[in-house]
Amino acid sequence: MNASMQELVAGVKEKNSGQPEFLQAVEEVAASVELVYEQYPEYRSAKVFERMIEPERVIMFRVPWMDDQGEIHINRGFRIEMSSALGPYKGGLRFHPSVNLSILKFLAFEQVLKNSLTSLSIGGGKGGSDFNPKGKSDNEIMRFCQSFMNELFRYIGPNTDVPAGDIGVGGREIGYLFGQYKKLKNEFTGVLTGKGLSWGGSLIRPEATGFGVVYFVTELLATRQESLEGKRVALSGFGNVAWGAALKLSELGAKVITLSGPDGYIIDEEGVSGDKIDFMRTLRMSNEDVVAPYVHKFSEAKFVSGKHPWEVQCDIAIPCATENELNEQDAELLVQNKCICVCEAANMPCTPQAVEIIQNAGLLYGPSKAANAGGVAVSGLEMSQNAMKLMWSREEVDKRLHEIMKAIHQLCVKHGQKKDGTVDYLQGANIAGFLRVADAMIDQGLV
Ligand code: NDP
Ligand code: 2IT
Repeated sequence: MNASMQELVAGVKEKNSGQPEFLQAVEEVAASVELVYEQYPEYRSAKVFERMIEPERVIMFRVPWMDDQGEIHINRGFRIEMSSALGPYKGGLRFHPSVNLSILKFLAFEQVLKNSLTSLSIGGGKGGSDFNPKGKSDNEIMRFCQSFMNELFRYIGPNTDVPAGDIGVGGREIGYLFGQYKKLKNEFTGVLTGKGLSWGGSLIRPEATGFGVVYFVTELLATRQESLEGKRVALSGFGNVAWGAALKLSELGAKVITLSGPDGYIIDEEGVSGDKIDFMRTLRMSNEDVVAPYVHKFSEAKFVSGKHPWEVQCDIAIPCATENELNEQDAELLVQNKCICVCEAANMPCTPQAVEIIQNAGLLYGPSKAANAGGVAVSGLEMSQNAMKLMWSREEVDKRLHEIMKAIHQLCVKHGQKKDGTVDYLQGANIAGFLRVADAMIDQGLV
């Protein structure tokens, strides 16, 4: 990095100390923005990047709720309204004990660039709570969601800020959040995405992130005249994103050989397909752990405790759980084992050191803000359907999703092409995402 960008990053570090995930995301993008600043000084003088990394608004609030035994609990709720340059703030809500300001600011910042890549009119935001949904009853989840919305409703709206799901927030939670918003505002509007199909949801939204990642992998492989047919794929996690990816991978002839939880991974050499994917979905929908019951039910599967799935020989690795879940050692193992492609389905799942190893070894690499944009893209399509008060068919939504993922791949190639003809997808995604937001900010003046 040149001296002025180093100074900028040092300032961001000083101002946001104690926010390592946010700083990690900013630093990664800064390296790409530097190239833009060098080529187009007007962005530098308008201090576009400096403005982009400061949230437009941060909302933090108390979420009191009562458990089934009558005991009172207090959690912390957040909404980071990062950028409205391209449209209403848009991004998920995460309910997980690890949630804090740093994690949500990193996710909100990534979301701004990701949403820009989709070409839809959506700004970026993220929110959530340090509430742990694991082991909670349905009534406890409902009371928590209602209390969360009792405060959040003041700040959101279909043209202002449109939250959705993320870790720990799926269809059930979106239902309870929507119900409470409707009661408080006396309005039935598309204020959240990921809604139920009978009350404004879009077909394909639950599958969209996983499907989109697989469409992106298909594009990556095609640049080397490869396809998914017969490929061994290692997935981590067993949540919504892993489920959608497994479904599309098995449909396209690849073999999913691993899933994982925080305690270790499952290896299933016969492949996670058909009934096994449905089984995983059913357990997850009822908020149950998947790993132990899977191994119990399908005797061909083995559980490997305390390890990451990246030690298994695979052709393609798709991390689908959480940030920084694939580190330097994992990346080295993947390279040694002749993996050809690492595509990020979770947000920022590879550490910066891992990304460097993967890229230097010449593996195909799909960065999260490009590869996992299919989820928010279909959320954007859900907003369009709500605005038009109609519903598209499964085929229509899937076709649009597929086109959006292909276009994102092309944007990465266009902006990431290097002199030697290879493509730096991370740089391509960062620059393409940045430029659209930057131009809109300049058009809209200093606000
Ligand atoms: P889910 O809650 O459905 O699943 C999350 C999965 O990751 C679970 O298997 C969970 O296991 C595991 N996990 C969560 N936290 C940790 C942790 N700290 N360490 C290890 N494993 C963990 O979430 P999603 O599938 O929706 O999200 C997965 C990833 O994809 C996240 O990074 C999310 O930000 C990203 N994403 C999601 C989109 C969406 O539309 N849902 C869109 C784009 C990206 P356990 O429950 O046992 O903790
Ligand atoms: O990280 C993400 O893109 C999401 N969790 C989906 C956000 C959305 O608004 O659908």
